[in-house]
Amino acid sequence: MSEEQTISRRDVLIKGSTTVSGIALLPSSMLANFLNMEEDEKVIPWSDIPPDPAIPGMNLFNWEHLDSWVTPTEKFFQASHYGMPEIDPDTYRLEITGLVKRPRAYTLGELKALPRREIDFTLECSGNRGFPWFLGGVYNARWTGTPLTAILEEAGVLDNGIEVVFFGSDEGEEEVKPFLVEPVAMKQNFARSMSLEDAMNPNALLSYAVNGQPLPRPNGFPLRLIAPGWYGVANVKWLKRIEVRATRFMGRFMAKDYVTIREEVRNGESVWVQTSVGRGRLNSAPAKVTHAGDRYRIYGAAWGAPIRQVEVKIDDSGWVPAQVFEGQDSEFAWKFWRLEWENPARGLHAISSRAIDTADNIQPAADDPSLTRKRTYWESNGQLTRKVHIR
Ligand SMILES: Nc1nc2c(c(=O)[nH]1)N[C@H]1C(S)=C(S)[C@@H](COP(=O)(O)O)O[C@H]1N2
Ligand SMILES: [Mo]
Repeated sequence: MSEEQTISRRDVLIKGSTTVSGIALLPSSMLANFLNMEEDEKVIPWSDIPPDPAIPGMNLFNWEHLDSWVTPTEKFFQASHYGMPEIDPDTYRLEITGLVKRPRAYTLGELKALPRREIDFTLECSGNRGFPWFLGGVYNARWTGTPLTAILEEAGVLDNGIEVVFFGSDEGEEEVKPFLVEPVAMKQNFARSMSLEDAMNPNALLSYAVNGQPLPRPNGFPLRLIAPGWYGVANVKWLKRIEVRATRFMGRFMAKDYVTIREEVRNGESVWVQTSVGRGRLNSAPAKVTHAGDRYRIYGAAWGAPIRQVEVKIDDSGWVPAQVFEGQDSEFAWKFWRLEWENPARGLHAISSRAIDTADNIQPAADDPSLTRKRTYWESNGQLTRKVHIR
Protein backbone atom coordinates (compact mmCIF):
# COMPACT_ATOMS: atom_id res chain seq x y z
CA MET A 1 0.00 0.00 0.00
CA SER A 2 1.42 3.38 -0.95
CA GLU A 3 1.81 6.16 1.59
CA GLU A 4 -0.88 8.49 0.26
CA GLN A 5 -3.42 5.68 0.22
CA THR A 6 -3.22 5.38 3.98
CA ILE A 7 -5.64 7.61 5.80
CA SER A 8 -5.02 7.91 9.45
CA ARG A 9 -8.12 8.46 11.49
CA ARG A 10 -6.36 11.35 13.17
CA ASP A 11 -5.70 13.12 9.86
CA VAL A 12 -9.27 12.85 8.82
CA LEU A 13 -10.59 14.04 12.15
CA ILE A 14 -8.29 17.04 12.21
CA LYS A 15 -8.84 18.07 8.61
CA GLY A 16 -12.47 17.05 8.70
CA SER A 17 -13.15 19.18 11.76
CA THR A 18 -12.97 22.36 9.72
CA THR A 19 -16.03 21.27 7.77
CA VAL A 20 -19.47 22.45 8.73
CA SER A 21 -21.73 19.71 7.56
CA GLY A 22 -20.04 17.42 5.17
CA ILE A 23 -18.74 16.60 1.85
CA ALA A 24 -18.86 19.85 -0.09
CA LEU A 25 -16.25 21.35 2.22
CA LEU A 26 -14.38 18.11 2.79
CA PRO A 27 -10.96 17.83 1.21
CA SER A 28 -12.17 15.73 -1.68
CA SER A 29 -8.79 14.08 -2.17
CA MET A 30 -9.21 12.23 1.13
CA LEU A 31 -12.50 10.70 0.20
CA ALA A 32 -11.17 9.93 -3.24
CA ASN A 33 -8.20 8.23 -1.65
CA PHE A 34 -10.39 6.16 0.56
CA LEU A 35 -12.72 4.88 -2.09
CA ASN A 36 -11.32 5.54 -5.51
CA MET A 37 -8.98 2.91 -6.66
CA GLU A 38 -5.44 3.17 -7.84
CA GLU A 39 -4.89 2.83 -11.54
CA ASP A 40 -3.87 -0.79 -11.37
CA GLU A 41 -6.55 -1.72 -8.83
CA LYS A 42 -9.30 -3.85 -10.34
CA VAL A 43 -12.63 -5.09 -9.05
CA ILE A 44 -13.01 -8.83 -8.73
CA PRO A 45 -16.67 -9.49 -9.55
CA TRP A 46 -18.75 -11.23 -6.89
CA SER A 47 -19.43 -14.89 -7.67
CA ASP A 48 -22.82 -15.16 -5.99
CA ILE A 49 -25.39 -12.71 -7.38
CA PRO A 50 -25.05 -11.17 -10.84
CA PRO A 51 -24.25 -7.46 -10.50
CA ASP A 52 -27.18 -6.34 -12.64
CA PRO A 53 -30.23 -8.49 -12.00
CA ALA A 54 -32.17 -6.26 -14.39
CA ILE A 55 -35.32 -5.70 -12.36
CA PRO A 56 -37.32 -3.62 -14.82
CA GLY A 57 -37.39 0.03 -13.92
CA MET A 58 -35.86 -0.16 -10.44
CA ASN A 59 -32.32 0.83 -11.42
CA LEU A 60 -30.93 -1.12 -8.46
CA PHE A 61 -27.52 0.04 -7.33
CA ASN A 62 -24.56 -2.05 -8.42
CA TRP A 63 -22.29 -2.25 -5.37
CA GLU A 64 -19.27 -3.03 -7.50
CA HIS A 65 -19.57 0.51 -8.88
CA LEU A 66 -19.47 2.19 -5.46
CA ASP A 67 -17.07 5.07 -5.98
CA SER A 68 -18.63 8.16 -4.43
CA TRP A 69 -20.10 8.99 -1.06
CA VAL A 70 -22.96 10.93 -2.63
CA THR A 71 -24.65 8.61 -5.09
CA PRO A 72 -24.81 10.29 -8.51
CA THR A 73 -28.45 11.09 -9.30
CA GLU A 74 -28.58 8.79 -12.34
CA LYS A 75 -27.63 5.87 -10.07
CA PHE A 76 -30.56 6.31 -7.63
CA PHE A 77 -32.77 3.22 -7.44
CA GLN A 78 -36.48 3.96 -7.57
CA ALA A 79 -39.55 2.23 -6.17
CA SER A 80 -43.06 3.22 -7.20
CA HIS A 81 -46.29 1.37 -6.49
CA TYR A 82 -48.68 3.26 -8.76
CA GLY A 83 -46.47 4.36 -11.63
CA MET A 84 -44.90 7.75 -12.02
CA PRO A 85 -47.15 10.83 -12.16
CA GLU A 86 -46.22 13.77 -14.33
CA ILE A 87 -46.67 17.04 -12.49
CA ASP A 88 -46.56 20.52 -13.97
CA PRO A 89 -44.45 22.59 -11.55
CA ASP A 90 -46.24 25.79 -12.56
CA THR A 91 -49.69 24.63 -11.50
CA TYR A 92 -48.45 22.41 -8.67
CA ARG A 93 -49.93 23.00 -5.20
CA LEU A 94 -49.19 21.40 -1.83
CA GLU A 95 -52.28 21.37 0.35
CA ILE A 96 -52.25 21.48 4.17
CA THR A 97 -55.61 20.45 5.47
CA GLY A 98 -57.56 18.53 8.13
CA LEU A 99 -57.29 19.48 11.78
CA VAL A 100 -55.46 22.77 11.36
CA LYS A 101 -56.48 26.32 12.15
CA ARG A 102 -55.28 27.73 8.84
CA PRO A 103 -55.61 25.25 5.95
CA ARG A 104 -53.89 26.48 2.81
CA ALA A 105 -52.09 25.57 -0.40
CA TYR A 106 -48.49 26.38 -1.28
CA THR A 107 -47.01 26.89 -4.72
CA LEU A 108 -43.54 25.56 -5.35
CA GLY A 109 -42.23 29.13 -5.34
CA GLU A 110 -43.75 29.78 -1.91
CA LEU A 111 -42.17 26.62 -0.50
CA LYS A 112 -38.78 27.54 -1.93
CA ALA A 113 -39.01 30.98 -0.33
CA LEU A 114 -39.29 29.42 3.14
CA PRO A 115 -36.20 28.61 5.28
CA ARG A 116 -33.92 26.23 3.41
CA ARG A 117 -32.04 23.30 4.87
CA GLU A 118 -29.81 20.54 3.55
CA ILE A 119 -29.42 17.07 4.96
CA ASP A 120 -27.37 14.04 3.94
CA PHE A 121 -29.55 10.97 4.18
CA THR A 122 -29.15 7.40 2.96
CA LEU A 123 -32.51 6.17 1.73
CA GLU A 124 -33.09 2.41 1.82
CA CYS A 125 -36.17 0.47 0.73
CA SER A 126 -37.39 -1.67 3.62
CA GLY A 127 -37.66 -4.55 1.14
CA ASN A 128 -33.93 -4.32 0.39
CA ARG A 129 -32.22 -7.61 1.30
CA GLY A 130 -35.64 -9.28 1.51
CA PHE A 131 -34.79 -11.35 -1.58
CA PRO A 132 -31.36 -12.66 -2.63
CA TRP A 133 -31.28 -10.45 -5.73
CA PHE A 134 -32.49 -7.33 -3.90
CA LEU A 135 -29.25 -5.78 -2.69
CA GLY A 136 -29.17 -2.40 -4.37
CA GLY A 137 -32.27 -0.66 -3.00
CA VAL A 138 -30.23 2.02 -1.26
CA TYR A 139 -28.55 5.34 -2.10
CA ASN A 140 -27.08 8.32 -0.34
CA ALA A 141 -27.89 11.88 -1.35
CA ARG A 142 -27.89 15.49 -0.20
CA TRP A 143 -31.48 16.65 0.12
CA THR A 144 -32.57 20.30 0.08
CA GLY A 145 -35.91 21.53 1.29
CA THR A 146 -37.85 23.40 3.91
CA PRO A 147 -38.48 21.95 7.38
CA LEU A 148 -41.88 20.29 7.72
CA THR A 149 -42.21 21.77 11.23
CA ALA A 150 -42.43 25.29 9.79
CA ILE A 151 -45.40 24.35 7.64
CA LEU A 152 -47.21 22.53 10.43
CA GLU A 153 -46.62 25.45 12.78
CA GLU A 154 -47.85 27.93 10.22
CA ALA A 155 -51.00 25.82 9.74
CA GLY A 156 -51.53 25.51 13.50
CA VAL A 157 -52.43 21.93 14.43
CA LEU A 158 -55.63 21.72 16.49
CA ASP A 159 -55.58 20.03 19.91
CA ASN A 160 -57.23 16.85 18.68
CA GLY A 161 -54.79 16.35 15.78
CA ILE A 162 -52.54 13.35 16.49
CA GLU A 163 -51.69 11.95 13.06
CA VAL A 164 -50.17 13.53 9.95
CA VAL A 165 -50.93 11.83 6.63
CA PHE A 166 -48.82 12.44 3.53
CA PHE A 167 -50.62 11.82 0.24
CA GLY A 168 -48.74 11.35 -3.03
CA SER A 169 -50.19 12.41 -6.38
CA ASP A 170 -49.89 8.83 -7.65
CA GLU A 171 -52.98 6.67 -7.41
CA GLY A 172 -54.14 3.13 -8.07
CA GLU A 173 -57.18 0.90 -7.77
CA GLU A 174 -57.54 -0.77 -4.40
CA GLU A 175 -60.15 -3.30 -3.42
CA VAL A 176 -62.42 -2.14 -0.63
CA LYS A 177 -64.75 -4.61 1.10
CA PRO A 178 -67.96 -3.05 2.33
CA PHE A 179 -69.97 -5.12 4.79
CA LEU A 180 -71.85 -8.07 3.22
CA VAL A 181 -71.56 -6.88 -0.37
CA GLU A 182 -69.14 -7.56 -3.19
CA PRO A 183 -65.74 -5.85 -2.97
CA VAL A 184 -65.43 -2.69 -4.99
CA ALA A 185 -62.35 -1.18 -6.63
CA MET A 186 -61.66 2.38 -5.56
CA LYS A 187 -59.01 4.81 -6.59
CA GLN A 188 -56.62 5.69 -3.80
CA ASN A 189 -53.51 7.80 -3.59
CA PHE A 190 -50.26 6.45 -2.21
CA ALA A 191 -50.25 7.57 1.42
CA ARG A 192 -48.20 7.14 4.55
CA SER A 193 -48.61 8.68 7.97
CA MET A 194 -46.65 9.59 11.09
CA SER A 195 -47.60 10.57 14.58
CA LEU A 196 -47.66 14.33 15.06
CA GLU A 197 -44.62 13.99 17.32
CA ASP A 198 -42.60 12.23 14.59
CA ALA A 199 -43.78 14.71 11.97
CA MET A 200 -42.52 17.55 14.19
CA ASN A 201 -38.99 16.13 14.12
CA PRO A 202 -36.77 19.03 13.04
CA ASN A 203 -34.94 16.85 10.49
CA ALA A 204 -38.02 16.11 8.39
CA LEU A 205 -37.92 18.09 5.14
CA LEU A 206 -40.26 18.95 2.33
CA SER A 207 -37.61 18.43 -0.30
CA TYR A 208 -37.56 19.95 -3.79
CA ALA A 209 -33.89 19.35 -4.70
CA VAL A 210 -31.36 16.58 -4.44
CA ASN A 211 -27.62 16.79 -5.10
CA GLY A 212 -28.17 20.43 -6.05
CA GLN A 213 -30.75 19.77 -8.79
CA PRO A 214 -34.56 19.62 -8.85
CA LEU A 215 -35.81 16.15 -7.86
CA PRO A 216 -35.75 13.72 -10.79
CA ARG A 217 -39.24 12.67 -11.84
CA PRO A 218 -38.87 9.02 -10.66
CA ASN A 219 -37.75 10.23 -7.23
CA GLY A 220 -40.67 12.56 -6.54
CA PHE A 221 -40.57 15.73 -8.69
CA PRO A 222 -41.46 18.37 -7.70
CA LEU A 223 -41.73 17.69 -3.94
CA ARG A 224 -41.28 14.77 -1.56
CA LEU A 225 -41.07 14.17 2.14
CA ILE A 226 -37.59 13.35 3.40
CA ALA A 227 -37.74 11.60 6.76
CA PRO A 228 -34.14 10.98 7.83
CA GLY A 229 -33.81 7.84 9.91
CA TRP A 230 -36.86 6.20 8.34
CA TYR A 231 -37.09 3.50 5.71
CA GLY A 232 -37.76 4.57 2.12
CA VAL A 233 -41.52 4.00 2.22
CA ALA A 234 -42.01 6.87 4.69
CA ASN A 235 -40.44 9.32 2.21
CA VAL A 236 -43.60 10.04 0.24
CA LYS A 237 -42.90 11.23 -3.31
CA TRP A 238 -44.94 13.61 -5.54
CA LEU A 239 -46.44 15.07 -2.38
CA LYS A 240 -49.95 16.41 -2.95
CA ARG A 241 -51.59 16.87 0.43
CA ILE A 242 -50.67 16.85 4.11
CA GLU A 243 -53.66 16.10 6.27
CA VAL A 244 -53.85 16.22 10.06
CA ARG A 245 -56.29 13.72 11.57
CA ALA A 246 -57.66 12.70 14.97
CA THR A 247 -57.07 8.93 14.63
CA ARG A 248 -54.28 6.65 13.39
CA PHE A 249 -54.33 6.21 9.62
CA MET A 250 -54.64 2.63 8.29
CA GLY A 251 -54.06 2.95 4.54
CA ARG A 252 -52.59 0.13 2.45
CA PHE A 253 -48.96 1.17 2.95
CA MET A 254 -49.33 1.51 6.71
CA ALA A 255 -51.47 -1.44 7.68
CA LYS A 256 -51.61 -3.96 4.83
CA ASP A 257 -48.38 -3.69 2.88
CA TYR A 258 -45.14 -2.81 4.62
CA VAL A 259 -46.31 -4.73 7.66
CA THR A 260 -43.75 -6.99 9.35
CA ILE A 261 -45.07 -10.18 10.90
CA ARG A 262 -42.78 -11.57 13.57
CA GLU A 263 -43.10 -14.43 16.00
CA GLU A 264 -42.08 -13.50 19.52
CA VAL A 265 -42.02 -15.77 22.52
CA ARG A 266 -43.56 -14.92 25.91
CA ASN A 267 -43.28 -17.48 28.70
CA GLY A 268 -42.76 -20.21 26.11
CA GLU A 269 -45.78 -19.17 24.07
CA SER A 270 -45.69 -17.78 20.54
CA VAL A 271 -47.11 -14.33 20.01
CA TRP A 272 -47.50 -12.94 16.50
CA VAL A 273 -46.56 -9.31 16.37
CA GLN A 274 -47.51 -7.19 13.36
CA THR A 275 -45.85 -3.82 13.02
CA SER A 276 -45.88 -1.15 10.36
CA VAL A 277 -42.46 -0.60 8.76
CA GLY A 278 -41.07 2.67 10.05
CA ARG A 279 -37.63 3.61 11.27
CA GLY A 280 -34.55 2.35 9.47
CA ARG A 281 -32.41 -0.46 10.83
CA LEU A 282 -28.69 -0.94 11.26
CA ASN A 283 -27.27 -2.43 8.06
CA SER A 284 -24.05 -2.86 6.09
CA ALA A 285 -22.75 -4.46 2.93
CA PRO A 286 -19.43 -5.52 1.49
CA ALA A 287 -19.42 -3.49 -1.74
CA LYS A 288 -16.45 -4.76 -3.71
CA VAL A 289 -13.20 -6.69 -3.51
CA THR A 290 -10.28 -5.32 -5.48
CA HIS A 291 -6.73 -6.29 -6.19
CA ALA A 292 -3.66 -4.54 -7.47
CA GLY A 293 -1.11 -7.21 -8.15
CA ASP A 294 -1.14 -9.36 -5.03
CA ARG A 295 -2.61 -6.68 -2.76
CA TYR A 296 -6.28 -7.26 -1.97
CA ARG A 297 -8.89 -4.95 -0.42
CA ILE A 298 -12.50 -5.17 0.67
CA TYR A 299 -14.64 -2.01 0.50
CA GLY A 300 -18.10 -1.48 1.90
CA ALA A 301 -20.74 0.76 3.44
CA ALA A 302 -22.77 0.83 6.66
CA TRP A 303 -25.94 2.80 7.39
CA GLY A 304 -29.35 2.78 9.10
CA ALA A 305 -28.09 4.21 12.42
CA PRO A 306 -25.12 6.38 13.46
CA ILE A 307 -22.18 4.06 12.77
CA ARG A 308 -19.35 3.57 15.29
CA GLN A 309 -17.58 0.53 13.90
CA VAL A 310 -17.73 -2.10 11.16
CA GLU A 311 -16.30 -5.58 11.42
CA VAL A 312 -15.54 -8.05 8.66
CA LYS A 313 -15.40 -11.81 8.69
CA ILE A 314 -13.64 -13.80 5.99
CA ASP A 315 -14.66 -17.47 5.80
CA ASP A 316 -14.51 -18.95 9.30
CA SER A 317 -12.06 -16.46 10.75
CA GLY A 318 -13.15 -14.19 13.60
CA TRP A 319 -14.49 -10.67 13.17
CA VAL A 320 -11.84 -8.08 12.50
CA PRO A 321 -12.39 -4.31 12.61
CA ALA A 322 -12.42 -2.49 9.29
CA GLN A 323 -11.10 1.02 8.85
CA VAL A 324 -14.12 3.31 8.91
CA PHE A 325 -13.92 6.59 7.05
CA GLU A 326 -14.73 9.29 9.59
CA GLY A 327 -14.89 12.24 7.26
CA GLN A 328 -18.65 12.58 6.93
CA ASP A 329 -20.50 13.30 10.09
CA SER A 330 -24.13 13.16 9.05
CA GLU A 331 -25.87 10.85 11.49
CA PHE A 332 -28.33 9.81 8.74
CA ALA A 333 -25.84 9.00 5.99
CA TRP A 334 -23.82 5.89 5.31
CA LYS A 335 -20.21 5.51 6.26
CA PHE A 336 -17.65 3.77 4.12
CA TRP A 337 -15.22 1.19 5.39
CA ARG A 338 -12.24 -0.71 4.04
CA LEU A 339 -10.11 -3.68 4.97
CA GLU A 340 -6.73 -4.79 3.64
CA TRP A 341 -6.98 -8.51 2.90
CA GLU A 342 -3.59 -10.06 3.43
CA ASN A 343 -2.61 -13.02 1.28
CA PRO A 344 -5.95 -14.58 0.44
CA ALA A 345 -5.70 -18.24 -0.59
CA ARG A 346 -6.87 -19.16 -4.09
CA GLY A 347 -10.44 -20.35 -4.23
CA LEU A 348 -13.91 -19.25 -3.20
CA HIS A 349 -14.24 -17.08 -0.08
CA ALA A 350 -17.21 -15.85 1.95
CA ILE A 351 -17.08 -12.25 3.13
CA SER A 352 -19.50 -10.88 5.72
CA SER A 353 -19.79 -7.50 7.39
CA ARG A 354 -21.54 -6.27 10.48
CA ALA A 355 -22.14 -2.71 11.57
CA ILE A 356 -22.07 -1.49 15.17
CA ASP A 357 -23.84 1.75 16.01
CA THR A 358 -22.91 4.46 18.49
CA ALA A 359 -25.28 2.88 21.05
CA ASP A 360 -23.31 -0.40 20.68
CA ASN A 361 -26.08 -2.27 18.90
CA ILE A 362 -24.67 -4.92 16.57
CA GLN A 363 -26.25 -5.67 13.21
CA PRO A 364 -27.91 -9.09 13.70
CA ALA A 365 -26.58 -12.30 12.15
CA ALA A 366 -28.66 -13.69 9.29
CA ASP A 367 -29.81 -16.51 11.59
CA ASP A 368 -30.64 -14.28 14.54
CA PRO A 369 -34.06 -15.27 15.95
CA SER A 370 -35.37 -11.75 15.39
CA LEU A 371 -34.89 -12.43 11.67
CA THR A 372 -35.64 -16.16 11.40
CA ARG A 373 -38.91 -15.60 13.28
CA LYS A 374 -39.91 -12.88 10.85
CA ARG A 375 -42.35 -14.16 8.22
CA THR A 376 -42.34 -11.22 5.86
CA TYR A 377 -39.46 -9.89 3.81
CA TRP A 378 -39.45 -6.30 5.09
CA GLU A 379 -36.71 -5.04 7.42
CA SER A 380 -34.24 -7.81 6.51
CA ASN A 381 -31.12 -6.22 7.94
CA GLY A 382 -29.18 -9.40 8.76
CA GLN A 383 -25.44 -9.58 8.10
CA LEU A 384 -24.78 -9.96 4.39
CA THR A 385 -22.34 -12.61 3.17
CA ARG A 386 -20.93 -12.34 -0.34
CA LYS A 387 -18.83 -14.81 -2.27
CA VAL A 388 -15.71 -14.00 -4.20
CA HIS A 389 -13.36 -16.23 -6.17
CA ILE A 390 -9.65 -15.49 -5.84
CA ARG A 391 -7.75 -16.96 -8.76
N1 LIG B 1 -45.93 8.71 -3.71
C1 LIG B 1 -45.13 7.66 -3.52
N2 LIG B 1 -44.11 7.77 -2.66
C2 LIG B 1 -43.29 6.72 -2.44
C3 LIG B 1 -43.49 5.48 -3.07
C4 LIG B 1 -44.59 5.38 -3.98
O1 LIG B 1 -44.84 4.34 -4.59
N3 LIG B 1 -45.39 6.49 -4.17
N4 LIG B 1 -42.66 4.43 -2.81
C5 LIG B 1 -41.97 4.48 -1.51
C6 LIG B 1 -40.98 3.44 -1.36
S1 LIG B 1 -41.56 1.89 -1.02
C7 LIG B 1 -39.64 3.71 -1.37
S2 LIG B 1 -38.50 2.52 -1.04
C8 LIG B 1 -39.14 5.05 -1.70
C9 LIG B 1 -38.16 4.97 -2.85
O2 LIG B 1 -37.62 6.22 -3.13
P1 LIG B 1 -36.86 6.43 -4.50
O3 LIG B 1 -37.81 6.10 -5.61
O4 LIG B 1 -36.35 7.81 -4.51
O5 LIG B 1 -35.72 5.43 -4.50
O6 LIG B 1 -40.18 5.94 -2.06
C10 LIG B 1 -41.34 5.83 -1.25
N5 LIG B 1 -42.25 6.89 -1.57
MO1 LIG C 1 -39.72 0.49 -0.58
